[in-house]
Amino acid sequence: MEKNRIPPGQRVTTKFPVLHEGRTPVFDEAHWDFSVEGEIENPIKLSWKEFLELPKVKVVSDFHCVTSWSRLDNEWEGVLFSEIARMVRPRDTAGFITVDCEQGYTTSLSLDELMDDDVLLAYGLGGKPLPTEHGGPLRLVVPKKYAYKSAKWVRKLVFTREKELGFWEKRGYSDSADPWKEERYS
Ligand SMILES: Nc1nc2c(c(=O)[nH]1)N[C@H]1C(S)=C(S)[C@@H](COP(=O)(O)O)O[C@H]1N2
Ligand SMILES: [Mo]
Repeated sequence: MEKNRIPPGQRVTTKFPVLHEGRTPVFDEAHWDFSVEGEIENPIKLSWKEFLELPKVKVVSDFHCVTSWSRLDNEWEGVLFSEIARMVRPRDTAGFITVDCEQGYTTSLSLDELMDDDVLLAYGLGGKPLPTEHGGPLRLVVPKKYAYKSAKWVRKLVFTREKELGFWEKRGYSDSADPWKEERYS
């Protein structure tokens, strides 16, 4: 095991724990859409089929949950956040993005953080469709942050001027959430 890949206080698991608030939502393709709005020039709303037509990439990355498990070398497939940003054309006033999910879960990040080349909206894992319990059909993956920023069942991105704290971030978890600095609590 390469030690320098494990942030302080974390332990590697080869299992993939399922962790979330509430129930696992059922994917109903006919009623599913993905929208982007707020401080952007070109708001979009895409069907599942349209989302799958966007340019796709594969990104291998590690996943660190704040409860101290880490899972290495996850092979995600999906659309880079930067690709979405290119399509919607953020205004100068856009500093942050609130990620809205099924059942009211939210998180938020700065535009800079999301523009990293390892941040994607993923619909595949390990060469297969992303399992529902792991956020399928579509989840955000932000490897450089604790996994509560990697929101499952994403439906909407809202570009904002000010930061809006997310579900866990309002409940005492760190908003900066850097595993390498052990930023677990605020
Ligand atoms: N919609 C939603 N996304 C979520 C959560 C949640 O409760 N709801 N929990 C987060 C937390 S704390 C973790 S550790 C990861 C777990 O992802 P996994 O179940 O695929 O392992 O999902 C994150 N994304
Ligand atoms: Mo977590």
